[in-house]
Amino acid sequence: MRKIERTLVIIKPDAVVRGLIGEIISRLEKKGLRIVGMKMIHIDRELAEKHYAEHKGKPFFEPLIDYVTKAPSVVMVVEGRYAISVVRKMAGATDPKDAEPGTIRGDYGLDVGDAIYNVIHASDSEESAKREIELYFKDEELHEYCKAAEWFYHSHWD
Ligand code: DGI
Repeated sequence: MRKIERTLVIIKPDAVVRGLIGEIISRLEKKGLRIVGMKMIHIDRELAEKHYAEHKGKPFFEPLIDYVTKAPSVVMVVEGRYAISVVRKMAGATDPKDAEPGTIRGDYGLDVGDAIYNVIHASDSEESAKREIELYFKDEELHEYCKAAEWFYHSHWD
């Protein structure tokens, strides 16, 4: 079955300052996912509060907002077959101490300070993916293209 989905991925400030941008992008590309939008932005407080609105009022809300606004992030829209659940699995558990080795958080995260510094964000459902993509990207910032190997699979699957 080919269910092509788009998901929002953020390489969070801890990963940017640690020089992990390339590692993370590389993992997504090697999996066969397609990056259809990408930019580096310094997320401001207003945007961070919109993104994490569901957590407003929780004890970790302020540290979380401080964390994601502390340095630039790389924000991406990633597309592929079942991209939402696939990227969630690749990201691993929310707290990097619980994330399995082989996942991004499991391999690259551990430290917690005021917040849980967990390297990456990935949308958790179709509804959040739609909302989050609209929050960070305009339609014209998203692209359509074929990856070079697609002829190989699609001649058999379509
Ligand atoms: O989708 P996730 O990033 O895995 O997790 P989420 O959407 O439930 O929460 C968003 C972020 O908020 C998460 O990456 C880290 C932070 N967070 C969530 N639950 C807790 C938390 N931070 C602390 N300190 N304690 C929590 O229980």
